[in-house]
Parts: sequence; C-alpha cells; structure tokens
Amino acid sequence: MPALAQFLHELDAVEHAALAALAAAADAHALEAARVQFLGARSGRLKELQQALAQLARDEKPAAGKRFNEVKARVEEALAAARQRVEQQKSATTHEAAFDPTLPGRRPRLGHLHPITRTIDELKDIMGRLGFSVADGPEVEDEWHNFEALNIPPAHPARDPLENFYLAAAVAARPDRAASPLLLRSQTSTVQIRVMERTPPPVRIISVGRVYRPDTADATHYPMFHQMEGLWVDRHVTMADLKSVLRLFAACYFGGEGHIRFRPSFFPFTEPSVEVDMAWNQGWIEMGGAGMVDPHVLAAVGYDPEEYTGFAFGLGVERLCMRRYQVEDIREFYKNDVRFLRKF
Ligand code: FA5
Repeated sequence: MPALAQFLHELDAVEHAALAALAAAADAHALEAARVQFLGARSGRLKELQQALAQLARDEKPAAGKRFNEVKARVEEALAAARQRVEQQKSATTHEAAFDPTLPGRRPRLGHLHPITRTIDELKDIMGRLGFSVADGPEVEDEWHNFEALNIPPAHPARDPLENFYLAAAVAARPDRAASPLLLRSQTSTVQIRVMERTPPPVRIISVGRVYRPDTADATHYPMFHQMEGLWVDRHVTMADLKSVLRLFAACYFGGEGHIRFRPSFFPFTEPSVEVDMAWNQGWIEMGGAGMVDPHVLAAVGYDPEEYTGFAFGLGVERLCMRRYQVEDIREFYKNDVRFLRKF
C-alpha cells in the first residue's frame, strides 16, 4: 500500500478506536487511560501518527496534515464531552448516596452557656426579685479596696504576698500608686467599698465575679472562683434581715431542700460575723461568710455608723452550683471536658 494510503488508513482506525474508547469510559480513571492512549504527548497514538506524517512525501503532506488535524480535533472534542458526562454522573451518584431520606436526621450539636455562667444569671435573677440591683467592680484592685477600707490593716495575715496574687508589673506601670501595689482581688467585698464610696445610703446591691487566691486546687477549692457579694445598708437593717434574705435566697435557689445554718465566725469587716453552711450529702459544706457591716467600714466610706447599719455576705458561686447539680469536684467546671459540660 502506498505510504499515504497506509497513513490515512491508520488515521481512520485510530479515530474510530479513540471515539469508541472515550464513549465507553465510565469513570475518570478510564477516561484518563483513553486520553493517555490516544492524545498522550509522548507516546499517544496520534503522536505516533504525527511522526509518521513527517515521513510522507512533500506533496502528500498538505492533504495528510489536514486530515490529521481534523481527526485530532474530533478526538479532543470527544474527550471534553466524555469528561462532562463522567462529571455529571459522579455528582448525581454522590448526591444520591449522601441523601437517604430513610435515615434518622443528624441533630446539630448546639452550644450552650457554661454552668457557672448560667448559675450567675440565675443568682442575679433571684436577688433581683429580692430587690438587689447588680453592681460591678474591677478584678485588678488596689490595697485600699481589697484590704484597708475593709478593716484589714497592713500587718494582717490576709495581706501576706503568699496568700494573694500581687501584680509586680502593674505596680511599676502606675507610678501614682507606688505606695499601693495592685493585686487580683481575693474577694468581691471590694465592690461593697466601691459602691458605698460613690453612692449615698441606702444601698442594696449584689456583685458577682471572679476572685483569685493561691489556694491548692482540690474537690472544693480552685485558685480562681466566683463569689456573689451582697450588701444592704439602710436605717434599721438588722441581723434578722440578713438571716431572712439568705434563707429566702436558699429556698429560691435550692427549692424546698435548701437547708442552711449559721455559725459564729470572724471577718475584719463585719461584726458580728457568721459563716453560712448548706446541707449536702448528709453533712454541711461552707457556702459563704456574712455579717453586719463593721462601723469602721461604714465610716471609711463616709457613711454615718450612728444612723446607718447594714449587712453583707459573700457566697461561693461554684459551691452553690455544685450543691444544686450534685457536682462532687469543683475542678470539673474548668477542665473543659464537653462530656461534663453537655450535662447541663
Ligand atoms: C470571704 O471571701 C468574705 N469576703 C465573705 C464575706 C463577705 C464575709 C461579706 C462577710 C461579709 P471566705 O474566704 O470564707 O470569705 O470565702 C467565701 C466563700 O467563698 C467560701 O465560703 C466558699 O464558699 C468560697 N471559697 C473560698 N475559697 C474558695 C476556693 N479556693 N475555691 C472555691 N470557693 C472558695
């Protein structure tokens, strides 16, 4: 057979085979194999024919080249069409597999508030109903508000640097306070002072927030925890009011079984002072401290102790939440273990 006839014959055969292979390709894999076989840049069948084209006689080349180009274009078009078909088939099958209307729906996992945040909201709500408004104070405090105004003199053991988180850097950053180092507040009683300094009596507030102490963490202690401070100063406020408010609070927060008891105690800023326990697990756990605001404290903020009396209390928020939900270990709140947090 003359060389041109032989070339055109092979070209026809390759075209036929390529179109058939592309039409039969069922997936991207088969398609790629067909592409390499016929259009491959190094050893594809059309590449081989292109090399054969170069060997033809000069006068045969124009016709052979034109036919070669037609075949190559047709095969490339067929490849593009086959790609589209395979792509469509793939997305149709994935869709079908992903959507099975008989399967139970997947419930999206919803986040919710941390149990301590929820407890704080609830405490504010209960105390709001008892007539207490909410006040706030800073977590970084000076010694006046954390100690001095609360009747805790410089030599008092509660001011020991080992019992507190003093901030060396913050002191240096505030030369005007050189004589008064700053610390992370160790109790929310600081807010009593701040509120009384700026508000003439009567006051009836609570303040809930974080406090910090270098306590070793155990089942009932954590170095950072929350307190709810309460303060009511007015004419004729008595210890009986303090006990009634705390009993009412316990009844609201714990329901019927909110038994609390008062034990005589001592705080430098209240006189008399009590510790308040709540019943738990056939025993008692300390819930907070309380007492009648010491006349020295009233005087330190400019209130007349002859005219006004008041009570204050400071309760451990984590302990309240533990008692309410039977959480046996305070550390659970701060492990960020979603298996625990999801229970609330
Ligand atoms: C005080 O902090 C006083 N400011 C309370 C007070 C306020 C008395 C107003 C009088 C008038 P105390 O150190 O006992 O008191 O702490 C109060 C409560 O905080 C404790 O009863 C306990 O429930 C909680 N608490 C104390 N330390 C920790 C701790 N490390 N981790 C978790 N809770 C704690």
